[in-house]
Amino acid sequence: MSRYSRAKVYNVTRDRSLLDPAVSRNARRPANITKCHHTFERFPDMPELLTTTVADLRLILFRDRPAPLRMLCVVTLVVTFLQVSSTAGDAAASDERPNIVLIMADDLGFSDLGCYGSEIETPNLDALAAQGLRFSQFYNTAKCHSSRVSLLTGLYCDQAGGASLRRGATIAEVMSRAGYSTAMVGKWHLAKQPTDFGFEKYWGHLSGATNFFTGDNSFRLNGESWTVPKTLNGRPFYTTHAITDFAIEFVDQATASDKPFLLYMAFNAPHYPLQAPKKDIEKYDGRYDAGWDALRKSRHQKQVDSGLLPRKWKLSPRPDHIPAWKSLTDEERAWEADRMEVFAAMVDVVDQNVGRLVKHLKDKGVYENTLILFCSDNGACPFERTRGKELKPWDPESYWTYDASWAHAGNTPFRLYKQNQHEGGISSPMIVHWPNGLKTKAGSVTDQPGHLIDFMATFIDLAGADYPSKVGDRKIDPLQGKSLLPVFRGETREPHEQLYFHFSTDRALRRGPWKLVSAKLGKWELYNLDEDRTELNDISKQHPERVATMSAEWFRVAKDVERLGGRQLVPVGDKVKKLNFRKTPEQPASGKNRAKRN
Ligand SMILES: [Ca+2]
Repeated sequence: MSRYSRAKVYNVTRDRSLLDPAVSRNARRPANITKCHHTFERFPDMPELLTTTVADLRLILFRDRPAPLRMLCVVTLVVTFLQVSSTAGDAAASDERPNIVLIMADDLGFSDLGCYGSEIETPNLDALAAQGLRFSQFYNTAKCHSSRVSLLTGLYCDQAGGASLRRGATIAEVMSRAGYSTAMVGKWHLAKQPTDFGFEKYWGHLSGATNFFTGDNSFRLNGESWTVPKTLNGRPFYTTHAITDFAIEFVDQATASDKPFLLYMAFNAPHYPLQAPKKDIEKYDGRYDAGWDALRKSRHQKQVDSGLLPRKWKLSPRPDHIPAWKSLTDEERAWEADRMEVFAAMVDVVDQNVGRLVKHLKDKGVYENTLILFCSDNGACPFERTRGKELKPWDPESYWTYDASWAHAGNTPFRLYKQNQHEGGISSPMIVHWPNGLKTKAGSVTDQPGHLIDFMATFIDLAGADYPSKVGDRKIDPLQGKSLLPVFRGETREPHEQLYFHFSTDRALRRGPWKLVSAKLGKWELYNLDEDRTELNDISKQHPERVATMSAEWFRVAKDVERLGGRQLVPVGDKVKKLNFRKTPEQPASGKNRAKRN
């Protein structure tokens, strides 16, 4: 019997309600029935416990009883035995397993947190990093829905069946079977809803993006439609605040039971539309007047000075599709600075809400044994989709985005963006905080690569859970990810043999320091990330055999593991594609303010 199973049995026997009703209803509860509970507590091992209990109950119930009552007692014993043993199998316990709070931000670039180089004020996340561990090479999948699939299932997106999850088990399904309570708040963006995939509690929106002030019609509370109110808990509705309000409510419900809990908190911020409360935006007034060229330099300097990244990785230059800040007119600069102020405010508000949750975990006395993880689903977003730039960003009718210019700064020091499999698209900040379990030096940085697919394996490791081959009628694919626990213990883990990346016509494969990557079916580029993580020196011409081998391996995984076909498997071209992500925003306002799915 494992340590965790013993813990479960021990706890079950402390719950007198499991025994008392049956015994008292059927056999007029003897005055000294509590003796059996004390016996249970002395014998946390199941076989011993049951043997001793049966003996005790015989002593208590059979002494000087008439025959019919003795028969009743036998029935009572059998019922009690079945109740205890069945409850022991699936009830979970106030054991030593940690609670898990997995937080994912949306479209947050690698450099957008203070502890990753930013000037945006994120004191709560910085404090978690200062007491915890940061990853400098943690990967997502460069896009919203595919990252959610990998985070939930431990599989690559199409391997899991994409948004349908038809070949993947979720962390909620696996952890609830292992005795965790499970809850989710925030953006779902996949098929059906979280309560169909193992989450016992859910509040949030099923859509990929929503109006932060007025929401949309995809909001759900525990499986039921939920109408977005004008105010929530005494203040104007704002999605980032509301996500935390419900997270706190779910933590209260979870800590009322003896089970450890898994809480998945999926902020929609700072995904567009760029909308934030006025006072939070005003805090950043004038902060971006120096422009994106200066911002990238200062962020990179901070990354190097703080020891997050080595100096040998050079800051990627501004690409042709982004104008120099100094080439803009005063009017253009004012508009650009304004929209970055809103983005910064949205990140600031996420941080404030992480602080609220942390305080609540402390108030509940569960902070020390809660593993908190914070990451982002993809790199900063280059899509210009602004409608109505004359409206203020605290007006619910506004719909601003920023474009490739600020996104390039968000992904400092890397190249390219959300959707691309270059480092700018797939590199995520990743903060780990867990006072009771983390053995690394406070504030340290690991350069061991990790990936969203590793969460499932990590949680299985923490919970002593089993990875299923079937969930309902879904046949589950073998797990891709690897546990991060050795890294949390300060060890060097056996690395992934390779990491595979794919979104649409963007592709990559990483093996050790070697990375093969193609954007929009442009030719394969090859980089040695140990020397050149910012992907400035394409060495594919010097290593044709490595390109051929890694390319063949990418297609093998795409075909056999991901089950891609048709257009998804067309060969790459022979030239790097000329990319242009910058467009002029549409004006004036369309009048409609529908949040687009993305
Ligand atoms: Ca996203």
